[in-house]
Amino acid sequence: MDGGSNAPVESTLSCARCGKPANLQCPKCVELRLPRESAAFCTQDCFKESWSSHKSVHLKLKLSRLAASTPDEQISAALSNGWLYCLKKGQTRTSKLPHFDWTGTLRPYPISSRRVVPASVEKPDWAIDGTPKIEPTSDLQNVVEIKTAEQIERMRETCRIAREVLDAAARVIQPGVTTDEIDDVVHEATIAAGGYPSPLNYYFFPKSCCTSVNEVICHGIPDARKLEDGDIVNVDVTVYYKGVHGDLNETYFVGNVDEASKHLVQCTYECLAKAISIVKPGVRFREVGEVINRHASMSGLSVVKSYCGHGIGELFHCAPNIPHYGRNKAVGVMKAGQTFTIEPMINAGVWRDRSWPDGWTAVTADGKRSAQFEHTLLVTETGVEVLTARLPTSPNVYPWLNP
Ligand code: 1AY
Ligand code: CO
Ligand code: CO
Repeated sequence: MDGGSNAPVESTLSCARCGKPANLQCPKCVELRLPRESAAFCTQDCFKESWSSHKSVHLKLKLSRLAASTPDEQISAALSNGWLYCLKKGQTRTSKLPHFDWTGTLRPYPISSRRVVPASVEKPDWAIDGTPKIEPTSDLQNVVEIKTAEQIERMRETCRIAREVLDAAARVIQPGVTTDEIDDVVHEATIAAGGYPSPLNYYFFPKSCCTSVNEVICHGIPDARKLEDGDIVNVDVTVYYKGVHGDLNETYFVGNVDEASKHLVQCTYECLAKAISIVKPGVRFREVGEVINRHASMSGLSVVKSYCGHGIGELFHCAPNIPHYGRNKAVGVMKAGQTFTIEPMINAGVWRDRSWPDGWTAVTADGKRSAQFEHTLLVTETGVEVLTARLPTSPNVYPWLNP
């Protein structure tokens, strides 16, 4: 040993799994600049065996750094990977498209600047800083709440507002309208009713609803792209009002669409209707996916697996998790007083999804079209109440609903 030099002496660490001398570091820990001492491993095997428990270190660190940083830093952290959206005033999604193996013909367009919600509107805890605080740590991620009569009455009111907001959006859909203009209608109708558009700033989502065109499965960001004759577009609305959320979506035709798209959209509507028809106390949550999978596969279509129905109420997303695909492992049975969504996403081609570099937009892996419908439901003593049901005033856009 060269005791005379000033070179730093690296202390010998012990393996986080077995305690033997260790000098391997987790690459993710290095990327996150965690100190060497926080976790080292003796062999690749010990690293691999530890991965399922070790990886939570990364998530916790990211969350604590998010909580500690300023809003601007939080935005850039959320939008890392060099892919800049125009969340900051004046910035646009234009400058340069990131490299991506686009699965279909749709591309991202610029996003308008952030919309404002009046101070008088009651807001969920992510409205200011983009980070839900109550939701991810709540017991209601694990147990399915039975709502009180008073909670149910608030859910009815909020879900009715959400339905009216979605109907207002549906009425403006035609070729030439941008998805940003649809978002504007959703935003203004929501705040006019005294509500907050739940998606706005939820995990930094930049707009007030999701708009998903053609091969987009869900979580499309409203932008400057004009709808074209022959497109299909899903509008997903969630309203927060009197302390509870109401969530629904529908897929609309833009001008004249081809027969295959009509078939896809009608079959998806039927998948949701069939799933709702089995809802009553005692039914297993896993049955929902069986019913949907049966109808979709019979029609030559596939069911998305990455996104599920969810519990809803004072939280936007909570237990139960309700897969829409067959042979799923959802736990539990339905009980009167539970509220949740069913929101099947059905694809013309393969079931597999991929995400755009924006971190939100989920597209089909083969670029073929996808459709979705969603309702917020209440399990009653005898069956189900569709809290977001169509109203006599809802626009008449589905030929199969006409006698
Ligand atoms: C969703 C999210 C944002 C959404 N919809 Cl604008 C917008 C619209 N949609 C569905 C169908 N979120 C969901 C679900 Cl089930 N669940 C919330 C979930 C998530 C967020 C974004 C995309 C997919 C799923 N949040 C999971 C993150 C939890 C991370 C976490 C944080 C702290 C502690 C533990 C875990
Ligand atoms: Co969603
Ligand atoms: Co939902």
